[in-house]
Amino acid sequence: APTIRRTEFMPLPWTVLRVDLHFSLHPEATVVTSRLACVRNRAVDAGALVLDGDELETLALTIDGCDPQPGTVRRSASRIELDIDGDEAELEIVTRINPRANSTLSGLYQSRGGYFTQCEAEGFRRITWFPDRPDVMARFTVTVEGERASCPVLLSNGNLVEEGELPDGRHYARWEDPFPKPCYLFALVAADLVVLERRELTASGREVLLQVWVEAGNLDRAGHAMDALVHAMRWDEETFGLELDLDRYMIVAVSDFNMGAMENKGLNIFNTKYVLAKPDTATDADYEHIESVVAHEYFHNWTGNRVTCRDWFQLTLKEGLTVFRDQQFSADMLAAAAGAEAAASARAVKRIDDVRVLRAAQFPEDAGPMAHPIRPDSYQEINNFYTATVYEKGAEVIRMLHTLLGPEGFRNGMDLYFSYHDGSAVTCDDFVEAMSEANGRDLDQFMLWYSQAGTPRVKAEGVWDGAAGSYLLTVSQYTPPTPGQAEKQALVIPLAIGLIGPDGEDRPLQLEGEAHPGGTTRVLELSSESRQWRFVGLDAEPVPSLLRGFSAPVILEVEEDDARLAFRMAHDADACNRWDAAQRYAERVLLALAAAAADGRAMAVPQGFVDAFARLLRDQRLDAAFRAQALSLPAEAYLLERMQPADPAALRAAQIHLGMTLGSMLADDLRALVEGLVEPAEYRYHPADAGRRALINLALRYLCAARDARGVALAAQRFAEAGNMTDRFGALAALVHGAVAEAEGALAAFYRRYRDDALVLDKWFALQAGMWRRDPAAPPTLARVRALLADAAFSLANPNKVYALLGSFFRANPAEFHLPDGSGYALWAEQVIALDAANPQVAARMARALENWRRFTPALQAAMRPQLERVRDAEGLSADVGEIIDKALA
Ligand code: B3K
Ligand code: ZN
Repeated sequence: APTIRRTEFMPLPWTVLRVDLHFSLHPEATVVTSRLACVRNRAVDAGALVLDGDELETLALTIDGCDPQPGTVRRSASRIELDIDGDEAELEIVTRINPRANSTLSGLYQSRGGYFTQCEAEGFRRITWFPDRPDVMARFTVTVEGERASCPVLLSNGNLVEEGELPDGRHYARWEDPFPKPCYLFALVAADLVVLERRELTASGREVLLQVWVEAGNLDRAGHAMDALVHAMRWDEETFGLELDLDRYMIVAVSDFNMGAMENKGLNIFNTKYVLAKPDTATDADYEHIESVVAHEYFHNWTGNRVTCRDWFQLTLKEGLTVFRDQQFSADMLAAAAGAEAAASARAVKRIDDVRVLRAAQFPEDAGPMAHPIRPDSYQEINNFYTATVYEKGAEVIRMLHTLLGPEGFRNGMDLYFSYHDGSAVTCDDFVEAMSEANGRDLDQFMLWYSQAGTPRVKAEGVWDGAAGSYLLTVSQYTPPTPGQAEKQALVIPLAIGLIGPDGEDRPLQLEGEAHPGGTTRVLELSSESRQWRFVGLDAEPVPSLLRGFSAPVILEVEEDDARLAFRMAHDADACNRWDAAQRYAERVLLALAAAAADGRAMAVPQGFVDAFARLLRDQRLDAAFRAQALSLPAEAYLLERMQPADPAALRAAQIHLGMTLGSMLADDLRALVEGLVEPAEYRYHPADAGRRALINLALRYLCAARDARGVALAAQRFAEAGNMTDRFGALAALVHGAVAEAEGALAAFYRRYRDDALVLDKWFALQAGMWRRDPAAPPTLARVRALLADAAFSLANPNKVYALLGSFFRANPAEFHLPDGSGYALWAEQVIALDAANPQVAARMARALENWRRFTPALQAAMRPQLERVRDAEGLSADVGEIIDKALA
């Protein structure tokens, strides 16, 4: 596939002002009639009107009611160019498409008898010919016509303006969206659904209708999404002064969906996974994800829809900013629910979650063949660039602006951004310029965060001068080369820091030359390769706490011995750094154990680590959610990234050994904790309750890992008696993870109970795909995964099932996937090829599981290469998968 480059952007000679669409829905032959009011773009001298199309059967095309003049049309399967005289033209295009055969889930497709669309990034061209670019913003009216019996509900963007009956059991509805929008925000739903409704007043007193549409039988699972929507509305009004601009806002849940959700104007379409929840089927984590995804899509209405992207290279303009907004929203919601005293800790727990995701997903991406800046310079398939870098690192970049400018400065920048750009399609430069102008601050160097790929390393060293009572901190930065970017420049890095005294208390921070100390956490700005700061007025040598709150998306390299890590684990006033100290200590211990395992030496866990771990476990003053975070070991994906070379088997041996050691040495404490934390009888989604449940489930995990008989019995009992999914699944996961005798029976019981519940079965698939082998004689997890592929409840056509079973196996179970005989890779190649024939986007996501293959041991690399080549050489490979494999093999 050709490479598209950011610098090659050109404005179009023609644009579209109004679109009038008519859909005559039939499963295998839907006819789409499109009327386009087109005008020349005055800013461009001359040129043809260009339309994009993909797999369309064109039945008619007229310009101002006439067939195009001979010689004025150039056609290919994916493009039509029309030479038109004059400055205006009315096009009428009739296409026929086959929603039933559309297994890509892009464009118009069927799911469980209903019709749904997904147009971002380039799905609209699979519906009708159109200039399919985000900088073409038009007013849409849509008439949907379909069978009443199978599709009683007919929805599109905006306001319902007309509906009525038609002959032959058909009916229609006409929708009008008052706001101009790019075609990627178009949506249509025609299905058999029921609705949960609520009327709310916006801040300015306008009444709006909120709807959550689900399949019959699921209404009792829609309430949480509705609450989340109302909370998101209020939060955006209060935090950014942004109101809902529509009279009606709809969320529709669909079972077959490539990703999480889609922010179509006024008609969000959601994966059922991010809508449906009730205590018996959804875990606390599900509740939390639903709240944040509902909010994310809602926030897009301003950051994405009212102001959109000029081109797809600017994707982080809407995604990084909107992820940052949803992260802030979730933190505020958690803090409010936790109450004043626990608010700071609740915020920190959310921040820790976000940092975990960044480290486990984005850091590896930034260190591999797909490394790209948050604003990429080129792509072959844009759908491959909905990445952790664009989203999560993009959010970190916005967070740094927020840190550097302060909440008020940031808000002023947002206000200015909207005042300049509301209703248009803009670039990341436009956003940063608004921030810069509103704050009178030069952000030119900051823009390097948009153009440089790779995770910067920040090194810090301190020298204590006892006589002067001063501490000299030297900080330097370095970004390793990434594909296509050998040279890196110094970035602007906000470094939040504190100094901890020997008593564990933070010291006030006073820099040389300052008259007074100011605060105990301060943000230093590192904007050159290296810089020094001297802190004065100190009574004793401090322990530095650097990168507090994870103030920049960097890897901090600082020499700390075990004692100092244990000290920070016990005392760091910044909860995020306290957690990080525990992670660093655990990482050090695990990597040392793994090295021993790889060399066939005996593994020994340092007593100091067990003690530090025990102190956190026993500290009742710390809230449960924080303890659960601090006592969870770093993600395997992150640890593999830190290993040179990555050796999944050795790492797994280390993890098993550490888990067993902690579980058996601390069994009394862990059991006491499970028995001592009292839970309310009624389930409610609340951070305090969720924290207790998380800590109990973690304790059960350690106990089962250690095969502690009484601990296993506790897990089995909690599984049997659980009153909600968090407890039930937590206990089940502990049994399965520990591979104890009770595990198989519990898995079977779980299956029987939920056999008709697709979303719950996804958990059942994922849990088994992630199974560890504790007995080397036991059959490999691979055999189980193969068996599950043939399970009646599994389907390769449903993305959720693929992510649950194959995604979990390829990504979340490295030791079982990376088998030395290469059988895991053979499964990978076979499944990627099979998926690619039906759904390239999902196939490409699975393909990415092997992109960092060069980081593994030579023996594993040798087993991976032929399978990568097998996929590369597969017949009819999509551009999606092709790009991933080519980059991996390059
Ligand atoms: N904007 C969509 C993602 C579309 C992905 C297209 N491959 C969801 C979101 O980020 O809110
Ligand atoms: Zn988004």
